[in-house]
Amino acid sequence: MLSVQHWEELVGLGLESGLVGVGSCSARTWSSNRSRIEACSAKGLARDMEFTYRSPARSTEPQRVLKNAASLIVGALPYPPPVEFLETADMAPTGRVAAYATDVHYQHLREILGAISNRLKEFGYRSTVVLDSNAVLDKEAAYRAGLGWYGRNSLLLNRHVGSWCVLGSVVTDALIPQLSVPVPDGCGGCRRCVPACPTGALAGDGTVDANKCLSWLLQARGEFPPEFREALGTRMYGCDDCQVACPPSTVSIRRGHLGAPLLIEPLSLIDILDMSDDQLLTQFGDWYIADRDPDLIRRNALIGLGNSASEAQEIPVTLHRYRNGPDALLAEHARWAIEQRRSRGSA
Ligand code: B12
Ligand code: SF4
Ligand code: SF4
Repeated sequence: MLSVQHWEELVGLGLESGLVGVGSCSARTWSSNRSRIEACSAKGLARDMEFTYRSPARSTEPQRVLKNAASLIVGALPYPPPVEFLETADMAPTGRVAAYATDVHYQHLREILGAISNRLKEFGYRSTVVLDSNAVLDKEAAYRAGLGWYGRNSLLLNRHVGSWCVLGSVVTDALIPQLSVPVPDGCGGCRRCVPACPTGALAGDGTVDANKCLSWLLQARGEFPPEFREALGTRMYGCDDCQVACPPSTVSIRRGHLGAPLLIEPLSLIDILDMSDDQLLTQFGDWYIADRDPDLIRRNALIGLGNSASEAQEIPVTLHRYRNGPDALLAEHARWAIEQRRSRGSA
C-alpha cells in the first residue's frame, strides 16, 4: 500500500506540473462500461470507429495493461479554448483546427504522467502510462477518480475547466489508500450542447452518434456524407461546438483558468491541395488519419473550399484541377465544392 505521504507527493508533482486535478481509482474490471460500449455498437452509433470499440473487454480491464494492477492515478491537463475566427471574402481560404490539436497537449500530459510513473518506480512499484489509446477508457478513469462528471456532450467536465482538458492515467500495482469519490452530475437541466451541435449528433443522454459527428467524419475513410458537408464549414480537424456552447466550459475561460487561446499559423487550404503525399503526412503527422491516407486531408480541404467565404482566384483553378483529376473520390468532392460555390454566387 502506498503511504499517504507518497500519495501526497505524487499529487503535488502533478498539480505543480500543470494538471488541474489528480485522483485515483481501482483497476478492477469496469463491467458496466463494457456493456455500454457494446450497446453503443449494437445501436450503430460507433459507425466504423475502432478505438475502444475494437475490444470493449480489453479497454475496460486495466489489469490487461499491467499484470496485478491495483490502481490508476488519473490526471487532467487543461488546454486553451479555440480562437474565434471569421473568414471574409478578401482572405485566403483558411482551414480550422480544434483547440485540442493546436499544440502537443497529449505529449505534455504524457511527460507529466511519466514523471509520476518514474517516482512510483523509485518507491518500488511497477507502473505504466496510458492515454488516448485503445487500452483504457480515459473519461471513465477520470470519472471514477473524481475529476469530473459526464456531460450531455459525452465529455468529462471538470469543475474548474469544464471539458477543456485532456485525460490520461498511470496504471500501477501500488494500492492507493484514499480512492477518490465520483463527482455528481453538474449538467442539471442544461441541454445547450444538444442544439449547438451542427449535425444533431448528440442524443442528450451523454452519447454521440459517430455517423453524424464531424470530429469523426473528418477522420473516417471514404466519401464524406453529402448531407453534412455544408455543416463542416472549413474545419480540417476536430470540432469544438459542443464545448464552446457549454456554460461550465465557457465560465472557465472567463475565470482565466485556461490561459490565452493559442494562435497558430493559418492553415491554407490551397497549400494543402498543392502538397505532395509526403508533405501532407509530415505536416499533419500528429493527426489521426485513417490508413494514413493523405487523400482524406485533401477531401476535407476540397469541402472547405466549397464552404469558404474567400473569393481568392486560386479557388476555381484548384477545384477544376481536382474535378478533372484521376482520383474519383476527390473529383466528386471537387464537383460538390464547385456546385456549392456556384449556388452562393461565388467563383
Ligand atoms: C473514440 C473517441 C472519440 C470518437 C467518439 C467519441 C465518443 N464520445 O465516444 C470521436 C472521434 C467522435 C471523438 C471526438 C472527440 N474527442 Co475523443 N476520444 C475517443 C477515445 C479514443 C475513446 C472514447 C470511447 O471509448 N468511446 C466509447 C463510448 C461508448 O464511450 P462514451 O461515449 O464515453 O460512453 C461512456 C459513458 O457513456 C459512460 N457511462 C456509463 N454509464 C453512463 C450513464 C450515463 C447517464 C452517462 C451520461 C454516461 C455513462 O460509460 C461509457 C463507456 O465508458 C477517447 C480516448 C480514450 N482512450 O478514452 C478520446 C476522448 C474521449 N476524446 C477527447 C476529445 C478531446 C474529443 C473531442 C473534443 C475532440 C475535438 N475537438 O474534436 C471530440 C468531442 C466529441 C464528443 N462530443 O464526444 C478526450 C475527451 C476529454 C474530456 N474532457 O472529456 C478523450 C478522453 C481523449 C483524451 N485522452 O483526452 N473522440
Ligand atoms: S464534436 Fe461537433 S459534431 Fe461532434 S458532437 Fe460535438 S458539436 Fe457535434
Ligand atoms: S452544455 Fe450543458 S448539458 Fe451540455 S455538457 Fe455543458 S453543462 Fe452539460
